[in-house]
Amino acid sequence: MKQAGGTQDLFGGPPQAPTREDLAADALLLRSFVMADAPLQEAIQAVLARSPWRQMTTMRGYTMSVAMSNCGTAGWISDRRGYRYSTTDPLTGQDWPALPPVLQDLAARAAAAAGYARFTPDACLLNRYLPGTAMGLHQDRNERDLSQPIVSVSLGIAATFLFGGAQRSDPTRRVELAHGDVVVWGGASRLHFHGIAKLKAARHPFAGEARINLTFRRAL
Ligand code: MD6
Ligand code: FE
Repeated sequence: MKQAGGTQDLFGGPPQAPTREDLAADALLLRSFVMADAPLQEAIQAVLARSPWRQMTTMRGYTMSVAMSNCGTAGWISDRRGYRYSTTDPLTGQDWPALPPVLQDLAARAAAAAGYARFTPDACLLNRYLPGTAMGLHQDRNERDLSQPIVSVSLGIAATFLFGGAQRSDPTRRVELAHGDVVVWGGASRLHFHGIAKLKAARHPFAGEARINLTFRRAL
């Protein structure tokens, strides 16, 4: 990821200082919020060892281009019966892996930075985007308590986040999300339509040619 005016491209460090930016009402972008990659890589690999990446099916029978997994008490799933949370992984028949403490801590610190003092997620959805994959405009509305925020962590190669309004037909804003950026989203824009534009090919040390997004929610 190019860092305008920074020394990172020339010398390979130091990391960018974190910054905050309002994306929309009650949607806060914390750029460069992630501090250390290795503990996150290890936690993600441990989750995937038990609940591997898989491409889910939509109600209409289409295969989603984004591969997914989950950790925590509840996992987000999609199949011919629709979208919902499930406490078991349909692929393995087992519980989802527990939420690793390092991920729990990252989510809680980001939520606190956005003013949510006691965010205790019970679900973490992992999304893997490869070049050419995208996520269509959607609303996140399967969670029981819509007063709870969503904490969304972007890792690996960059993507363009599409951020719309309350109606699908509302205009969308495009926001570049880079490795280490975190969005904390709740309140007034909690049900706004959003998606990810088709990923461009790139490489990043975190996950090679992929973008990994973690979204933490209070689902149940
Ligand atoms: C993604 N994110 O960034 C997809 N949803 O890969 C989402 O769909 C999302 O980032 C709700 C809140 C924050 C998000
Ligand atoms: Fe979403």
